Amino acid sequence: MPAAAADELVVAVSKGRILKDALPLLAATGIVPVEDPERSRKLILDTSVPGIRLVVIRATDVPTYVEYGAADVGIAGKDTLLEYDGDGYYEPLDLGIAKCKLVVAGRPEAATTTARLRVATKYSAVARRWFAEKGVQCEVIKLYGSMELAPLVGLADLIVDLVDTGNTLKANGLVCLEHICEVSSRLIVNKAAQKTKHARIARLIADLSRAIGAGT
Ligand code: PRT
Ligand code: MG
Repeated sequence: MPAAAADELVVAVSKGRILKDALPLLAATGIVPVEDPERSRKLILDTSVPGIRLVVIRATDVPTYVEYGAADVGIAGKDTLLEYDGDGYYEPLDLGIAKCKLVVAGRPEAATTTARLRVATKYSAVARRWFAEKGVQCEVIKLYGSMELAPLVGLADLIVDLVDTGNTLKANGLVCLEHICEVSSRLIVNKAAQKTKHARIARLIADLSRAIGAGT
């Protein structure tokens, strides 16, 4: 994708649940995609605002698009940002959407401090940092989904995963053992765009802040 033109704003949004929560917030600022992003096969969507376009991509790709300037701004979960290896963006606004928690979970009797723990997770960097800070040695096993299965089949002692209602853990006989952090989606901004498109981005941040304040 060519870098966004100077008078345009490209907004990258994770598909799935973040998109579902982000669309009403964007709509409250007057930005509405002209086609339904859940249904359209188009990867770049025009919106009701001339010059503002949406790209709907995988959650883990949002910080990459924004860091490299393929998108000027993005909406991504704090979990994804904590795991992302890079800091080539600003994070000016907590949008307060798609809230959940990052936790260490396992069987109720699982220990969290013994040596040589095996931890299965999609969040390997977060898990390594968490256990290193506690001084606990562990082996991190990278998974791409269904982390809850790992302790049930003996792949790992613990998992690091997102929890919302806790129903998924409960249904699998697992419990939350340690709370790592609260998660919500954040607006992130490309560092160069913050300067070259200052007015447009400042307006978007102000509009989104108002929409959040209004409880949209
Ligand atoms: O498909 P792809 O791999 O690209 O991404 P994805 O499937 O992870 O995307 P999606 O649509 O699930 O959105 C992920 C983002 O939504 C995360 O990065 C978070 O920022 C945010 N989010 C908020 C959540 C949840 N809440 C959540 N509950 N992401 C995942 N979950 C999972 C959780 O891991 C558990 O397995 O939902 C399951 C149900 O949770 P309970 O506790 O309500 O049962
Ligand atoms: Mg998915």
